[in-house]
Amino acid sequence: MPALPDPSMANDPTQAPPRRIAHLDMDAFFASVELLRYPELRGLPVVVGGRHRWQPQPLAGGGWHFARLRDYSGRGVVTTSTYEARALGVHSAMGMMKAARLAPDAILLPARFDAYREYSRRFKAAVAAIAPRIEDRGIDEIYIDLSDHAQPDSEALAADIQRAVLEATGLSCSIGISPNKLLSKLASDMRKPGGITVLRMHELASRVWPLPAARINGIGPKAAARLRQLGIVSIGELAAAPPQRLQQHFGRSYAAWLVEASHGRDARPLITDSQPKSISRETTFERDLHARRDRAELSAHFTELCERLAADLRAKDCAARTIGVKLRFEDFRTVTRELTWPFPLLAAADIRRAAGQCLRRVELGSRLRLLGVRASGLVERDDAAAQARGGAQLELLDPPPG
Ligand code: DCP
Ligand code: MG
Repeated sequence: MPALPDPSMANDPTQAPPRRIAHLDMDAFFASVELLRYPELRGLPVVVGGRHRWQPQPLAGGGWHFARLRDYSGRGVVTTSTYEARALGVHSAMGMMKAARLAPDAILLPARFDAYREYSRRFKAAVAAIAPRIEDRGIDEIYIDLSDHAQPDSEALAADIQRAVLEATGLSCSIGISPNKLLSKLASDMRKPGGITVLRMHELASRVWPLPAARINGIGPKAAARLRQLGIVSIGELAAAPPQRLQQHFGRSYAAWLVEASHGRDARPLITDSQPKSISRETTFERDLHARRDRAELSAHFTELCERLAADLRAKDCAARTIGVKLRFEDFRTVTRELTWPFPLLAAADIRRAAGQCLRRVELGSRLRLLGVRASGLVERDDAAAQARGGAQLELLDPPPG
């Protein structure tokens, strides 16, 4: 095993003042919401997934008849499960038939997304009442900037937030606190469920470096496999790897990010609802796709990304003047291109055309492992409405100089 580097190097004295960032993740979220509705299932293995036909049936004498996993047939996957089911080996994204072999007696419940959205809204509002600077990361997780909070004791503050979430929803969550988003995301996962983990920079070597590199948000299964081939499994081994060697295998920008991440450095600001700077959507393909041979498949992914991005913009009441694309090739080389238009864009079709113009400026020689679309130069939709008609004329215009 390579020698581990000196963790004191992780503190860069030229950096901005230290921040205090929390990551909050709800515990077994969908499954826990189901237990609020069916408290008699508490303590049992429960799996959420499958279609409406598995809905519990009311019994004549009161109570419910629940489907068991062994009754299941079909090709669905597990959405999530209670910790009791996970103890039997069940996990998210596992085929339901496989889960049924591991836990035939587990209770099966179909997902009720409306309920989860409602609880999501409630827990976020409860946190916002204590600490309003929040980045929404999806249905069950948020980042919270606690840098300016009056309570200096991070453990006590996290406990207050957990209590507020519990009172508002009846649900438990886990919280990680550290100087940045990357470390806090790792920390929130360290003591699930109901955990509070405060990570300090000087604990990097003792608490972060022993973890698998794959735990870092941004190191996917393929990058992890590639690292493994180089004999790099833990975050500490990644931190000790010669940067040159990483560059050879992952390209310059991804290698540089790997080095930063392994040293627990992450300067990304929180993107709060009040002032989003950009919105992006990206997808890593199941297998690397070729620009010509897999054209139809790529094109379908591309359209879907643009549609999702348009929906994100709509949800935030924004339009975007700048649309860009991001491509990562099979050799991990990453390329971005963006173009700024004279008017803000809203519609998925316009975003698709604008992103297509960016794509045309990239040499598509080798296979792609990732494709992303990004909207920036955001303006409020009211401002945009007056100019929206411009968007319809996009195809008639020459692309702006890039
Ligand atoms: N989810 C999903 N598809 C996945 C993963 C998750 O639909 N592939 C849903 C179900 C989860 C919710 O998103 O309940 C949150 O995802 P998490 O990864 O945070 O999983 P849980 O909250 O269920 O469990 P944990 O306690 O590990 O956070
Ligand atoms: Mg969760």
